[in-house]
Amino acid sequence: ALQFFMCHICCSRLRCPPLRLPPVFVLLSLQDAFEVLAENYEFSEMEGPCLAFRRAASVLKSLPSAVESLRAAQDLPCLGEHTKAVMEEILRCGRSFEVEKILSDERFQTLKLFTSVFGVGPKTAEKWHRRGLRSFSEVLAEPSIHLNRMQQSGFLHYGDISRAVSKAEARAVGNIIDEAVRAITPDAMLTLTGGFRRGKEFGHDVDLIVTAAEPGREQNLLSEIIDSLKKQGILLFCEYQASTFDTTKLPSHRFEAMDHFAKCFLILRLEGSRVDEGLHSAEGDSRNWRAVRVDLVSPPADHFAFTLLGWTGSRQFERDLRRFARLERRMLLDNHALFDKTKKEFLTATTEKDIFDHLGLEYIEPWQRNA
Ligand code: DCP
Ligand code: MG
Repeated sequence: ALQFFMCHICCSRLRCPPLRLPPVFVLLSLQDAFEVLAENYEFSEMEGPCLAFRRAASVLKSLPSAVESLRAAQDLPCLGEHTKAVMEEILRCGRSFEVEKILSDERFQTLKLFTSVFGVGPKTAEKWHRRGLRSFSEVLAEPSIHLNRMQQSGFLHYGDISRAVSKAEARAVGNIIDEAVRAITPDAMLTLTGGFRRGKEFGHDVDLIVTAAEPGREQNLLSEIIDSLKKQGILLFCEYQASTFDTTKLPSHRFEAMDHFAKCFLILRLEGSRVDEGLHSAEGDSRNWRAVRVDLVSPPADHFAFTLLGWTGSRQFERDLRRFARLERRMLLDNHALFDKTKKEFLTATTEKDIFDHLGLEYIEPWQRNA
């Protein structure tokens, strides 16, 4: 079996670099090996092989039990030559030299470290690495580096926001936003989405959709919620993006990672979540709050079902569903709408089930979308 470093505090796949904890050895699965390969290709901006390894990891995730023999691996769908070769090597020798080489590669380790900061993507990480920077302290001490507001907050709250958010914490965040929304208008509705809607116990953030029944009312909702959170003194960071949604620009033929609805990326102070600072904290004890990453999106009510389907994920599920719509049904699906290219018309939906019906698919429950 494969053996790699794993942080035993935060459960991240690789040792937790800023804490510099003594690494513990654990067994890593085929799936983890594929994730490492996918991430490495992502860092090199090679989308094709990156998606191939992501898909392969998803295929393994969907199986009722782990693949332990070459025979069991033979009939698996969606695996390319490279993926099969890695899988074979692991199943035969118990290790993959390619994966081990990546894991011990200094560039991979540094990009992994830098991209773990909120607001730092592969391009910025690569830029910092090319300038010879290898650690957070080197980045923070480099006078020529200008951190944007998001990155500054990312570093400031690094410890908290790199810790997993529990379901109970997600619920608590949902209640806070729900209360704020209710005080603004009884007409609005809040829906928990993302990984927690798929039944996950932990996530990296809390994803929520807020919408209003009255058309157009959703436009100011987010600003009003942000004001309310500010007044409560719990808004640690906010980046608001106004809506650029334009029905005349639909359908979008090129793939876009993000939709055009109004949204905000927040860091909230969640009271009552105990954090042990460890022996070296300034206070030397624990505090009774933690910072949590929260994403809010606010689509018009008649686009709610598409947004709900899109934000529920998983990313792989969304990718495959869109691909299915395009190739099997000649339809374009995104977070805004569903367009039938044969009939040259938009298909309306008030529920996710309506969308599955249009696609000629049986309804797939959120917990079955964890591909
Ligand atoms: N999403 C997407 N494409 C993106 C970003 C997001 O399709 N580029 C969708 C799918 C995700 C959902 O939005 O599942 C929420 O995004 P997250 O990054 O929060 O993903 P999860 O909630 O699934 O994961 P986690 O539990 O780590 O928060
Ligand atoms: Mg999420």
